[in-house]
Amino acid sequence: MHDVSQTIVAPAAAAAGGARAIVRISGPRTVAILQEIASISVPADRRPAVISAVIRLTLGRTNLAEVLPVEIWLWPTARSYTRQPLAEIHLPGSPPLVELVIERLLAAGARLAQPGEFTLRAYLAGRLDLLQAEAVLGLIDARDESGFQAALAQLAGGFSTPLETLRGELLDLLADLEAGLDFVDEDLDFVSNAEVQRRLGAAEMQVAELLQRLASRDANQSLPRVVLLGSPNAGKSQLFNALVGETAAIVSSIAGTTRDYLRGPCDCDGLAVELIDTAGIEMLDHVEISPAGLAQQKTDGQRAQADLQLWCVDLSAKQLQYSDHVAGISSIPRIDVGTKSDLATACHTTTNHLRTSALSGEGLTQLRREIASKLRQQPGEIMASSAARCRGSLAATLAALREARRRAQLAEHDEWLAADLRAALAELGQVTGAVQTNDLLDRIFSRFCIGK
Ligand SMILES: Nc1nc2c(ncn2[C@@H]2O[C@H](COP(=O)(O)OP(=O)(O)OP(=O)(O)O)[C@@H](O)[C@H]2O)c(=O)[nH]1
Ligand SMILES: [Mg+2]
Repeated sequence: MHDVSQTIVAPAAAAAGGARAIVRISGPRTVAILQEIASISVPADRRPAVISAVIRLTLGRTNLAEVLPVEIWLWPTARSYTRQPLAEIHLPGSPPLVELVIERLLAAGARLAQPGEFTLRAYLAGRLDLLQAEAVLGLIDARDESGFQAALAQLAGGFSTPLETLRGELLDLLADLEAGLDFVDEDLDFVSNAEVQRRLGAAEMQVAELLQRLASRDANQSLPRVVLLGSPNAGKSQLFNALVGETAAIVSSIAGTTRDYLRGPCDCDGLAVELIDTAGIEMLDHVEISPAGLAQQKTDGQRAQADLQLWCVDLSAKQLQYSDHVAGISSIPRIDVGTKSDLATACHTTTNHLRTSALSGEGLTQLRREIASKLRQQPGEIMASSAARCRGSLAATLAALREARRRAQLAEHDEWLAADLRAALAELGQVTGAVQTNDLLDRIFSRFCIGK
């Protein structure tokens, strides 16, 4: 995936629904490939330009050639997002048309992009640091306004610029110290001890402030919401209590016990989530303003806001219930959970549900693991985990800077001080993406949507 010599293509905007679709192409052969499918010429000054063009498409088996008017936004040189020639073909938002255009580009020598590959190229070209790349991911994933603003600020260098400035200042200080070390016999000081202490103190303050900002950003991010759903009496509340570890929810054999939803913290394989117990889903005869009707509305609300749905099917039930038939409708990730496995009847033994029993504890560990793994496949978690990594590196930077300043106060040898500074810079490098391992890169970039 790190091979940047091929020219890649992918739909960049959701083709369905939108009035306009965008197909993005990037790589050394971008212009040549475009010229094969449309008659375009690159502006003489080789500046980015918007070009009106027509693409010839062959429709169906009739070999009927159709012309499709498009706009091509062309960055013919390395002055682009990916630092390679890049183009966006803007066309009417019709999925079949998008497919036809991509087919033509593939036939002309492009290959389909992997998820995140455009952004990976931008990152590899030094166009983005890791924090900014994550911000792109955050924009794709931003659920609410505040998340969107945070991602946007990050992309605009909200974190990167101060980090870069700080790195520059520390490098300057290190250079001054090392220059002094070279002339140690002449007892020549390039920078006074008071000056060193002042500059280290200033750097400390900046790192502490960044740590603070990272923490407040974290606080904005709520825990992933895992919602228990299913028929009345399916055993949701019992399971809720077992997973949360207290008897917070009322459990009873009377169907329709839970009315209001209940929330509780739950640890799933090291991942903190918010577990939500809801009223069982019923098919009511008429929309009524009754506790039962209102309970259904609340369940609907929780279901829609879930990051992950746990659809509970009572394995002891004699037949499938209404809610078991509607379980597959939502596009939100879900886990099918079989409850009361200790009472399981033959009717359900063939289903693919994760068998659990809140009573015997069967399957609960596996369920926690499954919840964590499903959530970890979602982008928000990557944001959180890399924020945690950044926090760790920033804290280590701060510690190294404090140690350096302590040495300066004690007027210890500059050699030690320089070593601390180098350690601080290495930690800072982890944050800005100057030092990154390949598997980490793959992990982050494979979470992007294709075309980003
Ligand atoms: N044997 C056995 N019984 C269970 C288990 N889980 C729940 N039950 C019983 O099933 C009945 C319903 O459990 P609840 O947890 O209240 O069911 P619910 O899905 O919350 O029901 P509503 O709130 O009405 O939607 C109770 O009598 C529980 O004791 C289990 O794992 N094994
Ligand atoms: Mg209940």
